[in-house]
Amino acid sequence: MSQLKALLFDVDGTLAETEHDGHRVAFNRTFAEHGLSWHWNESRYRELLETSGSSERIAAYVRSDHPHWLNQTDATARIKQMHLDKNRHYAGLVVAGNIHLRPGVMALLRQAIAQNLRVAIVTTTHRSNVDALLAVTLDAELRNAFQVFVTGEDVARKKPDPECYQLALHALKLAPDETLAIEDSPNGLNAAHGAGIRSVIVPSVYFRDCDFTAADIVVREFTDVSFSALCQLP
Ligand code: XBP
Ligand code: MG
Repeated sequence: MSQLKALLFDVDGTLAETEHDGHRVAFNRTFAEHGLSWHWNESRYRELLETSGSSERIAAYVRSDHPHWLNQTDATARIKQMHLDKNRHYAGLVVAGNIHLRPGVMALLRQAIAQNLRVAIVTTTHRSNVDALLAVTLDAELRNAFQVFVTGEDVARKKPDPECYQLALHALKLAPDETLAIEDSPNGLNAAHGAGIRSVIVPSVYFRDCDFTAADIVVREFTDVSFSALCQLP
């Protein structure tokens, strides 16, 4: 196995509990703003998280729960607008201080940088959501340490498709076994493994009951694993 050269960080659920503390709340604010009676409670949102990407998630929900709503001619445009509005509400929640890094994320980043590991962001959320979160939770030095950002706009197919990880490997000019993905979800695990990349899973709240036996290591929080243990994964 080659020497580890880069850590590839997912964002939603991994750096922070963004789905729980941010996106779900923002979706519900958006639905109310659009005059819709739709409301995603925790258990419904858990099911809907199987679809990555907000426009795709809203469309999947409407197909299942309100199929007639799709008959209107501007249904696609309305979903697109809801996605933009959801991201505006999400950014508001971030700026208001509702979303915090998960314990141990900052320490792991600092150790990686001190050991000359490269760090990248590999997410299927939009770049604006990543920028909003990093601006509030990291100082400029740590933000600038990320050499590569692959976000939802960069891919044709979102997680669990491996495309985002393949793009990151290409941008970093690294082989899969020189990198380690850090993820929180089954879709993230499958995306990383589809690209041949090993994975550390730190399940986020919605995915604590999932089967992650295919992962290389699973820990409850970042504080439960040492940096040297991550570097020495077989
Ligand atoms: C992230 C997502 C995203 C977020 C919202 O998945 O599925 O859809 O819920 O992002 P992962 P957008 O953590 O596996 O990358 O609103 O930008 O779509
Ligand atoms: Mg995630």
